Amino acid sequence: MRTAVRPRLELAALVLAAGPCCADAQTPERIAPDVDWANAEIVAVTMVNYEFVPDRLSFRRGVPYRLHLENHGSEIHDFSAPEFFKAIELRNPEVLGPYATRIVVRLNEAKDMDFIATRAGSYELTCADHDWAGMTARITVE
Ligand SMILES: [Cu+2]
Repeated sequence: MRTAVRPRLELAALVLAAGPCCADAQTPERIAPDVDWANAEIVAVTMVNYEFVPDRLSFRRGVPYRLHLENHGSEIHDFSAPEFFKAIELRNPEVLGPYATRIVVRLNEAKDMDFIATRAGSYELTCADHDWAGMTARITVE
């Protein structure tokens, strides 16, 4: 029955719109459904003018993480790491934007990215707008 189905769809849309804040949000097919996101390891990165704090990030393969980004600077900053993004499975790929290369974080804004790293390596992280100012960092996946 249509009337019975529609409210559930609207609820699903609300949950999706709410984004990574909700531990119970439906997981996309890309990631195994039995991942315990409620206990994801939280890694916080602060963006200021012009650095990532910390500027060395390390993740282990197969572990669910929530990367929490906060912009405490006075300009827009972004988390650009296209090669790193290819080495992980994202629970919320929409956070990357249309080109899947960076997460833009506006002034006083915070964004979360839930992921599991799948490929070991060393990956460059930059703010695409401020790499010239030394806003670069390094991500290691073991
Ligand atoms: Cu920047």
